[in-house]
Amino acid sequence: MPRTALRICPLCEATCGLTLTIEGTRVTGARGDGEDVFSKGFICPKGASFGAVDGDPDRLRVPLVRENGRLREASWEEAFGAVAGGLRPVVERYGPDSVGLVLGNPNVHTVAGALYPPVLLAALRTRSLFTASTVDQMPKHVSSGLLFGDANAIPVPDLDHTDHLLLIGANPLESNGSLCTAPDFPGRLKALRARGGRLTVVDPRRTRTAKLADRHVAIRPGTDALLLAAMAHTLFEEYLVDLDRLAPHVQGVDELREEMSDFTPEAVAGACDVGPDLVRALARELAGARTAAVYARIGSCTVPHGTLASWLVDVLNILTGNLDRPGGALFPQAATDKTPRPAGPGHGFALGRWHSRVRQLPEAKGELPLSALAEEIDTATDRGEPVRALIAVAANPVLSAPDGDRLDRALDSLDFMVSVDPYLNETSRHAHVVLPPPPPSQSPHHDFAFNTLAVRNQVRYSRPAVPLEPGRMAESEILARLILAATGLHGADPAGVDTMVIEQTLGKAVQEAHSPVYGRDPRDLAGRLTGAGGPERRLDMMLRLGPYGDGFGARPDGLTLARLLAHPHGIDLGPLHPRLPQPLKTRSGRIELLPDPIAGDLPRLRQALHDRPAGLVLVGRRHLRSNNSWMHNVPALTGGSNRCTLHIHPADADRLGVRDGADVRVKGAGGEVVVAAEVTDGVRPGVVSLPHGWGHDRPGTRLGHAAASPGVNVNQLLDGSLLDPLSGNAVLNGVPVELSASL
Ligand SMILES: Nc1nc2c(c(=O)[nH]1)N[C@H]1C(S)=C(S)[C@@H](COP(=O)(O)OP(=O)(O)OC[C@H]3O[C@@H](n4cnc5c(=O)[nH]c(N)nc54)[C@H](O)[C@@H]3O)O[C@H]1N2
Ligand SMILES: Nc1nc2c(c(=O)[nH]1)N[C@H]1C(S)=C(S)[C@@H](COP(=O)(O)OP(=O)(O)OC[C@H]3O[C@@H](n4cnc5c(=O)[nH]c(N)nc54)[C@H](O)[C@@H]3O)O[C@H]1N2
Ligand code: SF4
Ligand SMILES: [Mo]
Repeated sequence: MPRTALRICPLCEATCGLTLTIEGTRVTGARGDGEDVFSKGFICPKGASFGAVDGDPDRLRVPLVRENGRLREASWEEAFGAVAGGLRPVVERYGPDSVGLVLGNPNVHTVAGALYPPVLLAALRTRSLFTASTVDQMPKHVSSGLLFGDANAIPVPDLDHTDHLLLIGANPLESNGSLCTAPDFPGRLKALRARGGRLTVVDPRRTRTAKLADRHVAIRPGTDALLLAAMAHTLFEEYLVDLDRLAPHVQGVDELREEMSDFTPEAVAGACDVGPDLVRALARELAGARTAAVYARIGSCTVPHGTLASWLVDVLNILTGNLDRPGGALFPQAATDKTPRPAGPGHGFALGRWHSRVRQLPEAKGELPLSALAEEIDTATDRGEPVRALIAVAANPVLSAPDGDRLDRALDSLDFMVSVDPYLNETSRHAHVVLPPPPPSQSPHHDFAFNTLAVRNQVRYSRPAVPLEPGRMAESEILARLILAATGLHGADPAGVDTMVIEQTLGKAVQEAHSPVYGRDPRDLAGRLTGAGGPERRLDMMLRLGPYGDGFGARPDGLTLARLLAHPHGIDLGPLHPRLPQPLKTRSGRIELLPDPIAGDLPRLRQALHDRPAGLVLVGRRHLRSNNSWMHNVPALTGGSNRCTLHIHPADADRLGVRDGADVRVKGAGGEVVVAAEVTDGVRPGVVSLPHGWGHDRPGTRLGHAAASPGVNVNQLLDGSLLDPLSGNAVLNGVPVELSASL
């Protein structure tokens, strides 16, 4: 008899609640959970294919270990023995930084990925940390770090209440939203329009989101920081700046006005290809709306001025008084956030505390640019040891980072590599050991990261919908054992990792005067934790210490894991509400509107006023039925319009003799690819678009379906040299390319 089970969807940031149909141990269906407190029944085609994603026959079931150059199936014991034997000698001989850690995007979609990589990093004591953040949102972290003193304090547009949304470089109708967790983002945008609100979309492509908008501004790629600076200029020039209740919490307004003086609408018009009247209109509409929010994503981050653009987004929210007010952009408060400390000055945010070995690139948020991974492995310098061993957890940088061919060779040269990954793919094929996590149906789920970015405060938890298959190991246990193997404790009880974290966390909490457990006995508190295992006990601890928690009895009606388990569709914690000044952790205790590193980067933006690309520039795109590099192996999610083609405007196609459907050769600084053209006026003239995550034609992978229509790796066009200097984020959009008809 089929049964049903609830499961939060892990396939994108929208975190929809699903009702799975399960026959035996197989997921045979998925529909939206109408009673989910947040998603209320919404589901997209990816969620509906949960069963196919979960049951993909190419998923690895048992560990692989390399022997005589070939990967063969092995027991878990053998696999962890090989990890310990491979990593320890490298650490002991060359020191901690010779072990690199690469963390990919799916870590923010798993319980294990939230709870164990920080412990692994601390235990390894390596500075060689590379994550998907530096091909994604690192500019936003840096801008938040500088403005608010906390890299994770990211304001989220109040989608359900705003009167005006200026949406930049994002396409939530395909991506379902990012750094703004909102199940049914499309429905929420339609509701915004239906209640008389205004939607403006800035995107070089006429996307599905742009088609929904009142106004679509087809900006030239890479120039959003200029447009936003000119909008800030206009607000000052026309006396439209109104900080309202933010005023006591903000410093640097006069200095900012001064810095914006060169960025007149006339000065930016040529570079942005947006007329001065339109720039002024955008600023006036923003200031004139009862409430408004500026929201920007990938297209604003993965560009040469990513940090400045991210900063200007919040500058505009601040100058119009829309930060931290309902209908504007607010700071969510998640159930597993740390106990809020009293408002007041903090430690601030530092950049460049150390540098990469080869190019001397500054760290940001403790990370080095993913674009520098290949050189940190393959280039010797007299400034220390190269990376000789690598731990990759849920990461496929051969496809997601610049110059995959070079990285491919670099990975091949490592002394040792271990991948925690369900697939044998372009990256994990280089590993000496592959440790496969179970599929999502056999894993628990809680959105540690996305609840801190959600448009409504709420909390939900799913236990595994299907018991672990015999021979499977939970990803939390895989990562706990990996921590032990990497630190010379191979063979110790993995539960000890959770016990240690719990002891440390509670030990600290009882010493904090603002904590609900101040002065209590940490051992007594640990004894009160409930849960079926280490990860659940840690979740219970975080919930109980958190802003809505029971404080281990201090607030008897507060949250605990037990209470959450009694609410399988989740618990609603209310709309976002103003929180300032509490979230501020700057040294001044205020919002620092013009931080030094930003002021230091503005001359580079001034230079860009004069830039005009000589030829075509490349941008990316996402398809609703895709997810980065790892969902092309599911037949139900491929085909139709989800294809790796080069979108090109008819005028450019005509000029270059490119025919619809014919192959074109695309050349960039890092290499070239040959791909079919799709002539469409969905991209603006001067711009071509290729999706990322394709290029499944390398040998030694096990991706049967994806390999049949592999597509090309757009990131081969990049050589990794183009970065946003403050964040180290890769420039993936607005990249110069040359085109020729392929013969
Ligand atoms: N040109 C271009 N490049 C881009 C982008 C772009 O827009 N344009 N986007 C960038 C962005 S935003 C991102 S986030 C990165 C993503 O870059 P990555 O994180 O490197 O790539 P993903 O394809 O998300 O998945 C990484 C790996 O996770 C594995 N995986 C899936 N589920 C699980 C799981 O439950 N556990 C574990 N351990 N592994 C799992 C997959 O098999 C895959 O190998 O790509 C970036 N690259
Ligand atoms: N279906 C699907 N959903 C996903 C993913 C996926 O791969 N597929 N990936 C997930 C991940 S990891 C992330 S980070 C999010 C990303 O979420 P989004 O940021 O919404 O992602 P995109 O759909 O790539 O939208 C970026 C838009 O920026 C535009 N753009 C490019 N360059 C510029 C520019 O210089 N200026 C401006 N203004 N616009 C520009 C592009 O044309 C594109 O339409 O999506 C997540 N959701
Ligand atoms: S929108 Fe995202 S979270 Fe919701 S069903 Fe689709 S893939 Fe899953
Ligand atoms: Mo991402």
